[in-house]
Amino acid sequence: MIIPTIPTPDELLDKGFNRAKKAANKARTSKLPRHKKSQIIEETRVTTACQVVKEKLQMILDRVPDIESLPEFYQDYIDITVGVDQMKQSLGALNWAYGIITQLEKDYAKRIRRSPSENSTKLQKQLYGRLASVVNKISKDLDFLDYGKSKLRNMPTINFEATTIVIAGFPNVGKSTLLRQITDAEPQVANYPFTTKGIQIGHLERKWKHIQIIDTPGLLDRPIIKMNDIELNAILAFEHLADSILFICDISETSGYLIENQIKLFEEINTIFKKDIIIVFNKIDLVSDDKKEKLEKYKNIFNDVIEISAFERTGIEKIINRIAKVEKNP
Ligand SMILES: Nc1nc2c(ncn2[C@@H]2O[C@H](COP(=O)(O)OP(=O)(O)O)[C@@H](O)[C@H]2O)c(=O)[nH]1
Ligand SMILES: [Mg+2]
Repeated sequence: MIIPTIPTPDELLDKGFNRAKKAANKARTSKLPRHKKSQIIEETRVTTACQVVKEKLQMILDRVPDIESLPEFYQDYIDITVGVDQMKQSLGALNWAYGIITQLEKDYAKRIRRSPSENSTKLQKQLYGRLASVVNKISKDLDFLDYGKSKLRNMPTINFEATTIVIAGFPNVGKSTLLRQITDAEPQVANYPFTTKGIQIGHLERKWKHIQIIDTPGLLDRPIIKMNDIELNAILAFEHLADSILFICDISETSGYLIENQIKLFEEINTIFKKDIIIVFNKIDLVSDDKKEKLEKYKNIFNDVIEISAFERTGIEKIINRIAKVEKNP
């Protein structure tokens, strides 16, 4: 999401007052009826200062997309990253300020026009004070939007037309290696809360079908039971997005995780994600013959296991064919 540059209250006011000063100077040098001169100058100052502040507020409001109109995944993303309610509240405050300033601008322009010349400057000063107070009232909101801007940069670019596969499995089981083997270009790396190095998104085309594959290191690679509510929400955003989960089990146990524990993680993920799950046994190149028997036992737990070596590129085509069969959720 692109949030424009957010000014501080002082920056906003400085800009308004500076432009108002220039406009007033210009008015001063132009031919004006003498008895109206100071009213016209101060009215110019008042309307210019208000206009400039309003323009900037409007620009921010226009450029921040309407959160409710965003796809669910982005709404979830904004919520776990900065909080949707706070975001809406801050935007609401800017809107409020815009309305009040419009009111003040009209009110003071009228008062200056209708009051004797000697009151013009006093009224203009009063307006400046009130304008400053309104802008300072939204100081926290501008702060928050600026924080949001920094937190929401490098959001994942999701293709919502594509069939989406989310990879899960303990660290070092071969998730990144597999992602690279089955997708075309370098994966996109994007920020995602609770992930150590962000998420990775790779793409592939199969029979005119666009498929995106997402790796979530730091999220779907550890026991879910131990997670707190926000972490769970971070996972649920993928529940909305995933059409299927690709669960990778390192059958060689060289990653340091026992197969039994990997199966436990699988079961947790299977409970949380009510989705199609593709089970992959990776690193078969590291399984010696005497251990093959043990492997058979585990294979029988599942209906359909794809055995691969991501490293040696064996079984990759089987995975791609299976992925191509995944139906997109309506
Ligand atoms: N021998 C072998 N090594 C693999 C295989 N797949 C991954 N690896 C290695 O396992 C390590 C961890 O792989 P990585 O893809 O980074 O795991 P991730 O943490 O799940 O993303 C790396 O050194 C890989 O080269 C495989 O099928 N066979
Ligand atoms: Mg990895």
